[in-house]
Amino acid sequence: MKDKLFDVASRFVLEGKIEDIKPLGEGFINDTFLITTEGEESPNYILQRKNTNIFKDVPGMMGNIQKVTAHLKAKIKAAGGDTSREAMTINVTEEGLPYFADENNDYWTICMFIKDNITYEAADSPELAFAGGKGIGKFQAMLADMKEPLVDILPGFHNIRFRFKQWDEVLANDPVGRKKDLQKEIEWVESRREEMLKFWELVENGTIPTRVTHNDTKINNILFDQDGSDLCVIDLDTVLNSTVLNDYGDAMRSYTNTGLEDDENLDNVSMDMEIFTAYTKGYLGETISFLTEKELEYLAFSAKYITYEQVLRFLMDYIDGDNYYKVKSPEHNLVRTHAQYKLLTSMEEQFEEMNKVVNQYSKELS
Ligand code: GN1
Ligand code: MG
Repeated sequence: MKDKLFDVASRFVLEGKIEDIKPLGEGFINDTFLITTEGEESPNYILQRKNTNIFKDVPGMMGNIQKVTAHLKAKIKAAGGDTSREAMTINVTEEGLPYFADENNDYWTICMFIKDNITYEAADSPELAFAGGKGIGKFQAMLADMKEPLVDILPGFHNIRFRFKQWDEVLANDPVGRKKDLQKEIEWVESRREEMLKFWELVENGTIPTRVTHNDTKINNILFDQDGSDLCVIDLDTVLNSTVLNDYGDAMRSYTNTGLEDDENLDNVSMDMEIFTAYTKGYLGETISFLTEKELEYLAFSAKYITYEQVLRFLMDYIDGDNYYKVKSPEHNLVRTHAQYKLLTSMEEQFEEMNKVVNQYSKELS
């Protein structure tokens, strides 16, 4: 494996002599490695083997990421920021391509490792949540005037109508016979089908606008700086044209959870209102100038929407025999389903309060 990794890395134009390449983190989708180089001066890099089961068009995806990072860097430069730390830098091969496709049709990519960053798996303080909200808010604000369309490399990604299509097929096939023990869980999904479709209709008919969005804003997809401020939004694989509500909603699903995404102890799981408030304040401070009334009206709802979607996706993958998410045990996707459902019900209980917070900051900050 090491030889393979060194061979792949050698196809890219990198500074410095490679010292080592080691696995990094525990992504659910891609395989990620850290490339260290000799000496202090040359940078380190992140190498990834993209999951082509999910990303069927890696050239399209990397083209999107190049467009988005170029737009971000121009904005950061104009504002006098540090373009090498505040946006991702994509490295190219000797041929100038942002990916290398090997003989097995595996797709590899490299980006610069951003020095002295801090990442978190949980938002353990309101200050951190505020910084995270600011980070995603700034990201969206910088991309708000990007007119060039992105390639839709993940059709239907946060589109619940599309998810129901997949869901209905998987349930009809029941390929590993798991459906019979899941009446209760299936009902969790079915009982909210209409409510979720009604919201998505507003995106489909343009009542809620489509913009450049990240679509995977959980807390470990943003880097923080040494002083606790937001530094750089990473994992741009899912940048798409969709609604900004996906990003706010997914962040709320991740930041406000008092437990783990796959917590076995459901007593640990609930929505933390203090974290919700801090993130919302940070986020609206950066976005209030361009968000429409309809977007604001559905902001709190989007937290429920994305959490619901995640319940559906984890349960659907479990019924399908675990083909999408990496799992650590046979029941992992079911454990995830239960934990996300607990979070959803906690949001439902606090929904009125969530709306009040959004309304309060919408007024205060505009
Ligand atoms: C995946 O790649 P990662 O781990 O950041 C997934 C998200 C899910 C998330 C659940 C392309 O994100 O949509 O919300 O897991 N990404 C893709 O934690 O499906
Ligand atoms: Mg990630």
